[in-house]
Amino acid sequence: MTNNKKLIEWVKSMEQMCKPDRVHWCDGSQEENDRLIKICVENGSFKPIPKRPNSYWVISDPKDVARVEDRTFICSEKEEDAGPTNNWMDPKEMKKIMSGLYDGCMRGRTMYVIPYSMGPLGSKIAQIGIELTDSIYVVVNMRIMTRMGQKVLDVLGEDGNFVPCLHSVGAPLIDGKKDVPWPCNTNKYITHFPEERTIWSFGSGYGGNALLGKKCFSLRIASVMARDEGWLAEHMLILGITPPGGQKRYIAAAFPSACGKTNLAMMTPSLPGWKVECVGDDIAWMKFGDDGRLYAINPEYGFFGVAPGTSMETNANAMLSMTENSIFTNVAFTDDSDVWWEGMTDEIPSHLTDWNGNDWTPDCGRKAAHPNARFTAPARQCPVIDPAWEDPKGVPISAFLFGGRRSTVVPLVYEAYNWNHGVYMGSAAASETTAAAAGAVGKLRHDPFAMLPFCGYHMGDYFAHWIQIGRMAFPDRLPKIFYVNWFRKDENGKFIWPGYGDNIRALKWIIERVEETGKYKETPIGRLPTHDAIDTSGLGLSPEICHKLCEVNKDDWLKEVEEMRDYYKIFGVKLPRQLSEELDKIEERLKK
Ligand code: SAT
Ligand code: MN
Repeated sequence: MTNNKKLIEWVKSMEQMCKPDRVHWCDGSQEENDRLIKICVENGSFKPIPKRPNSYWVISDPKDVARVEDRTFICSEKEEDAGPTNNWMDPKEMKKIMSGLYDGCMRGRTMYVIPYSMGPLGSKIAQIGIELTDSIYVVVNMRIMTRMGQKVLDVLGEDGNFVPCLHSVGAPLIDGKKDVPWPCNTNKYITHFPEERTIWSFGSGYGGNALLGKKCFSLRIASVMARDEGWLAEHMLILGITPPGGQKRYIAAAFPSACGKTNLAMMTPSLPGWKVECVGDDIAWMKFGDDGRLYAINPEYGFFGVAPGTSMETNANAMLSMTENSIFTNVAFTDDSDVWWEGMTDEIPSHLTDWNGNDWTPDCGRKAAHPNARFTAPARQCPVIDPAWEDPKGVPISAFLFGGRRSTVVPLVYEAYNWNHGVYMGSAAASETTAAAAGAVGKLRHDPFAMLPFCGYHMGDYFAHWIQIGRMAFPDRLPKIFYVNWFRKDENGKFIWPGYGDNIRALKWIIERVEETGKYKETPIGRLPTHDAIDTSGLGLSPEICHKLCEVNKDDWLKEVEEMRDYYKIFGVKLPRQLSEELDKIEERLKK
């Protein structure tokens, strides 16, 4: 129930366009959730997982399995405001095309109205969105991923503001057409209107294409709001680290999709006495507090994590988060009624139903789970969820980390000399690609700030915004900035760093640097740990490997500099001069 005029009118006009048979306003109650799930179980699109109370197995259309970046558009008034890293179309033209597609697209279906809050209800950093969708899968996932329902309408009030988000799978039920388990359309559009702060999505039911509070709102639209209002909306996990007997610090870290953010966010540290607690695993919204420090909230309410590779060894806390009230998409189903995916157990089941619903045996030559298969689980179920994760004030950030998958060149960890150098490091982030987005796997792509597919405006202006943030506070109040790489390999393609819980060893040095005690050497690319500064006790790493992890190869790095200079060209005059100056300084130091 709401008396927000703008909302009522918007819903009415979208209803006139999409022509659903019914409109249902979601109250977010358990009873409503149970009723919706019952519909999906009865029509066969959800299968209960008896071993996990209130949890369901869902498989998608095999052609609707990941974000579709080539169908994602930033429809700013001016093309130059979308920049070289986004697809652009004129907003009027896009609205015309999509209005045609939306016309009658919900016939035979129900339009669900999902009021949701990104961030703790009523937090000054939080924002409200309203998603309209014809997918029950979206409703029940949004109930895990966001704070959703009547309580949001109560906070919105009569004249509160919200981001309108329209979503349709684009599969009307007309002329007696029978529904399918995963309706979608081959014609997909994920579109954003930054000036209007509106999202229109059509044709896909999967992840970030359809759960519009996540990448579409929390990153693409929120990054525009943050630019205009002097804050940060980032593709970052947030975690708290407490050293033995020491002071707790919070850090935020940006890595591209499927580079282990969820694993890092809730890791089990291998060093005795160290504690890691999770505030969020994907997105951070940050504003300056009265003390001049940056405070971060996790706008989300759940995890939408990659399942394959997740196990009690690699991420026990994720495994323990999904024991109930969870949804599993595109994983495999076992003969004894549980879910399974590659890497979950050492022992491989002798028979499964795979993510296409087909019989699967270990020798069949196919993966049982799709590489981008996901679990949706409530964040509160995480055993190491931070006590402050719902604090409306947010948590104060002491360090930013950037990184990606780099099998060569980039050392385990290094520190920026100052804020602008750190912004340079964020802009230089690059990674070998994964399955989180449709496209080739394993190629190096630049992914500045891990925001490449998520920045809602010109990336050059985004860099300038980061430089500007550095001017908004005293330097000693700003987080220190680091670059990390857990993915270094040897000549035989074997990882040389153990990763996972052992990443605490790099985090330990980072905390020591925050406290100005960590030992470092100055190198052309930044401050690197001295040979004895990383605690590698008990790892049994050879001295050569330790050396390799913390080396700066001048020839390799001169090539990186050349490559960066080349990459920077795409930003044209929008590239802040501070960043080309940082690049010059690195080159000078390398040539010294
Ligand atoms: O599909 S999502 O965008 O939600 C997941 C990801 O790519 O990180
Ligand atoms: Mn992500």
